[in-house]
Amino acid sequence: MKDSKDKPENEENKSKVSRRGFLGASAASAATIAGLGFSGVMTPTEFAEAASKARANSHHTVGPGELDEYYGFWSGGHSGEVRIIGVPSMRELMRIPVFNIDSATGWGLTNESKLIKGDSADILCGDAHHPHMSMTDGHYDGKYVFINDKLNTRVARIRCDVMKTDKMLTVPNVQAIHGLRVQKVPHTKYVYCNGEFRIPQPNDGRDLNDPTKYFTMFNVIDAESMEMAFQVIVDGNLDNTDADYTGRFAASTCYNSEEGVTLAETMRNERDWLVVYDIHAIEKAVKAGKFTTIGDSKVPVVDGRKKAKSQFTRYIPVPKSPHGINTSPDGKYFVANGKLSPTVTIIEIDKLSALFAGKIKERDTVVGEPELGLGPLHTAFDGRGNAYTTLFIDSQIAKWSVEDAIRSYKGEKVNYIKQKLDVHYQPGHNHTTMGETRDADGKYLISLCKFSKDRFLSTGPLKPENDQLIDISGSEMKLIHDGPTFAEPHDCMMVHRSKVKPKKIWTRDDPIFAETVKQAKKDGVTLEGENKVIRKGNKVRVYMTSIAPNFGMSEFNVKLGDEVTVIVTNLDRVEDVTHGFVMTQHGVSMEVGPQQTSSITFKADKPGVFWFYCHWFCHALHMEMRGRMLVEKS
Ligand code: CUK
Ligand code: CUA
Repeated sequence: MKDSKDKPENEENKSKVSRRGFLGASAASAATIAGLGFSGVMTPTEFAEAASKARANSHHTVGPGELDEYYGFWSGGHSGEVRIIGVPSMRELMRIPVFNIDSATGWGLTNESKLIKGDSADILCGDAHHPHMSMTDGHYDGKYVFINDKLNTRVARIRCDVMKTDKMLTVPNVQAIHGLRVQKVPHTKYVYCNGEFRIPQPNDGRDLNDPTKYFTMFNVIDAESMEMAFQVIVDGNLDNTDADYTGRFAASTCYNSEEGVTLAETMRNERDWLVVYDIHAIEKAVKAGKFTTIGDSKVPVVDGRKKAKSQFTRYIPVPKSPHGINTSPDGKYFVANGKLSPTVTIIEIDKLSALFAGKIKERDTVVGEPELGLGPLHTAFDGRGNAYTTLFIDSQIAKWSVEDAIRSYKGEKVNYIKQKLDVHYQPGHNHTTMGETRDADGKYLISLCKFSKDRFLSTGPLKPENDQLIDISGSEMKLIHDGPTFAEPHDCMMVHRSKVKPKKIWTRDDPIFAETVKQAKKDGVTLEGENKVIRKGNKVRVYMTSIAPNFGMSEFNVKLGDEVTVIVTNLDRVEDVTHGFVMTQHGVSMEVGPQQTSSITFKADKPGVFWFYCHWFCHALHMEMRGRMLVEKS
């Protein structure tokens, strides 16, 4: 927003309203706006923005019709989706189906979504944990959100201009992709993700119980093509991951340094590791052809195990089964969270080159190990030198000073803990606004609590999780909102709204339905106007348009046993006029947004009359937007 003082006098026009005019209507906000340094005249848009900002700052409430300051991208856990939450209102704005199937939009049912899901098109569930946005030079760039599916070892990409999943990849040779982050600098060329479970390699039934054949890998995906770039064999099981702000290093928390196969064996050691990867060294080796492959897969694999003594990895011992790993927004530190130890370990990133050069030992990179409380899982930062760590067992967030923790480690007597706040209950991830980028602004913190217990009306044996919003802008953390959510946000990120620029309607050349458009061309059909049935053997393609409140076709005939594909192109250009196409008794449902083409294929396996209709309320005559499919007994 521009201060109106900066604008030349002659820009004054009728649409400008004096700030004084609004004072009566909203004195409190206007007073705060005055405090923010606005003066003179503003356009109504400027005023509305300022008012919503002021209200967000002063009361954390976002009134009806006002916009949130942040887009929150929430993982849906084993619901398999991503949710967009407005922050600070905590209103759910949208759900983006990813690894699940979706009745409203037809995700998982339409041909376009099946093509995107590719080799996993027939898998209908997933376990989404870590949504992270692409970056340029350590700032969110608003292009993509990446998310993992632990359950089926997949990674998906969401395009933020349309807020739809546009790519999906099953990561080969590993099992259970868990931790996921992006390369922050110079830009998100790579998506980093951890294979968590160790499996026999090759996993073809040969060596079910031979521990020497088990390993897992760190996986690097090309963010633009969404194809595998390379994989790194590691010791232990990989949990979470994060990247640095130079582009050279990434790191994963790693448990099971025992290399056990059974669960009990994996928890014996007092220390596990933070594995650090030298991405540049690995890239160089891959470029030089110094890699192997596994089975039929062509993905370059390098060996980063300890026994390989490579330049690809270093294993920094940290206390017991570390879980979260978080990079401080000043780029100085990795913080590994102890989980089974009450401590977190601070590693100075500047020391890593010396470690890789063999000039210092692994533990020499550790500059702090503050004791915070029981069950530290994840840490977030406010950009003012404070860190916030979730304590799962204590049901608290510990706020602590990073520099004080480092001084204490050197032997100074200093209390690095600033505050502990009760949360309700058992927090997993937490996140600050913009906190995983250079732009950490220290306004809000989210605590994703795994249990809600008594916080809400009982919903029976299954209770919601509780996402709590905490104001961290002052010197103390203040709990300001309880937000029930369904299973199960593991992680989230909060992006200032200025970073995200969604489209209002689809463009006709969108790659998401490009294949469908190509097929129409082959069929000689102009999607933007023609309504036509094309038959090839028992394959029937029904092309129709939609424009509120009509389909371009009120009926079509097929024969019993035909494979029917219905292709609908929505000719409406009006923002928010979404149509749908559903066919009774056939499990057929899909969204058709303005200017979008969607298609779905099903079998006409019953003779008779079947009504199709638009299920997206679009017009006063929405109920009349329907037609008949006549299935003839051949
Ligand atoms: S994990 Cu769930 S609380 Cu999958 Cu990032 Cu830590
Ligand atoms: Cu079109 Cu409802």
